[in-house]
Amino acid sequence: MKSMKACFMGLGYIGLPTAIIAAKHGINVTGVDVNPDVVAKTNAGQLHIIEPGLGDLLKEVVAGGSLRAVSKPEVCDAYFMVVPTPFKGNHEPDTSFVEAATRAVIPVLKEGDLYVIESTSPVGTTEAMAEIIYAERPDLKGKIYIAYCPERVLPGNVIYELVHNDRVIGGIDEASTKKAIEFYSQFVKGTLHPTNARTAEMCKLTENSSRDVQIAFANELSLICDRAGINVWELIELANKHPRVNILRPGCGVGGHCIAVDPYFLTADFPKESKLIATARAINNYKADWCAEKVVNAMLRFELDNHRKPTVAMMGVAFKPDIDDLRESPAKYIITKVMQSCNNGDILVVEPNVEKHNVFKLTPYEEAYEKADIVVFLTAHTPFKSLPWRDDKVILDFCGIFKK
Ligand code: SAJ
Repeated sequence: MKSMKACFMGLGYIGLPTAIIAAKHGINVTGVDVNPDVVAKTNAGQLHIIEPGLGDLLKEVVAGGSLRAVSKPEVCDAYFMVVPTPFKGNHEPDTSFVEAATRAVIPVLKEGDLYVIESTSPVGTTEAMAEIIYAERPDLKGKIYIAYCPERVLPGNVIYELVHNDRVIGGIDEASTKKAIEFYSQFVKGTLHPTNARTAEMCKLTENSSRDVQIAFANELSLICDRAGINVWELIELANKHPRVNILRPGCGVGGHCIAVDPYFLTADFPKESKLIATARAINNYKADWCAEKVVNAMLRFELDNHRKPTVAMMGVAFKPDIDDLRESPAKYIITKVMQSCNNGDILVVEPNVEKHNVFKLTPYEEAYEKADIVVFLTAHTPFKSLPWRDDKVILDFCGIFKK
């Protein structure tokens, strides 16, 4: 299989790293993206996403000729759909990018090819795409291999996890599962678990919904503890001393493109059966509004007590600790909401992992901490943990910096 040609449809946060790792393992890779800037940058060996260590690998595979970016798919032996699956206004999954990518490869598909969807998808998507392929190309029925294999990598640790994580691979038939396993075994050291396409699709949704539900439990505890006058961080630490309890961390909400999105793929298709999953989503969304309200109330109280408006430091904009990814960040949502409610008062926005932001003027974290009357910790970035506790400030610690 070493000389095979693989085509990755979508050079984003998952498609590009996977294409690079495949190319690094001797596969001849064509990367396709509809954005001409992404194509140009990739061919120039410039990484357009942020992922530690990946820039050097990209340069290496582009210079070695094993990865090339183009804007339209070319004839290959295997095709991978790695495009976004967002949700529509009513939280219904939007698979139009998967369908568009699929339709784009249909003309170049030939007998013996492998077609795989990696994008997080509602149950039944792989079968639906197979229908679309066969409707356009009845000559290929039973002659190509079609499978679903979800990505599971954690942003920030992608190079390691792409190779070492186990993967779940589900074909529309056994031959497809086997063919897809053969492909991934070229660069995956983790175990490749065979199943069918529907189970593999459901498995991805289950993993991220499970995490969302667990975070919602932690967030719910934080709300209860706030009312009960109990330190939630101490409480969770103590409860986790039980050998069969492992509670996650509360925060200012759940962000990113995965955990806060994928559960809706289940609630949209199985509304009656997914009450817990839907409630978890609602709790995690509510937590961000609750945090914003807490900040606004603290500002009003400060003004009443001190007869002047407070300076407020909003610490962290990224959607999780120690990354510079601000997409779908609850911290960003809270900062915007607070700014709107206080008519853009004296708010210092801090994000140590980003140099410049097009909306927020960023302040270095030590300076903001020093100047602020009210300090709001939104994202648990490591540098914040070395700041000293200050009794002279109002500190709203939503992410457990001080655990006080
Ligand atoms: N969060 C908490 N408390 C916690 C853990 C996380 O509030 O205890 C928050 C984070 O701050 C963040 C959000 O949840 O806002 C999501 O962060 P995350 O680290 O849980 O997950 P992602 O979105 O970076 O990556 C997840 C991973 N899935 C699981 O852990 C089950 C990753 O393996 C998937 O590949 C990825 O989603 C994806 O692409 O689906």
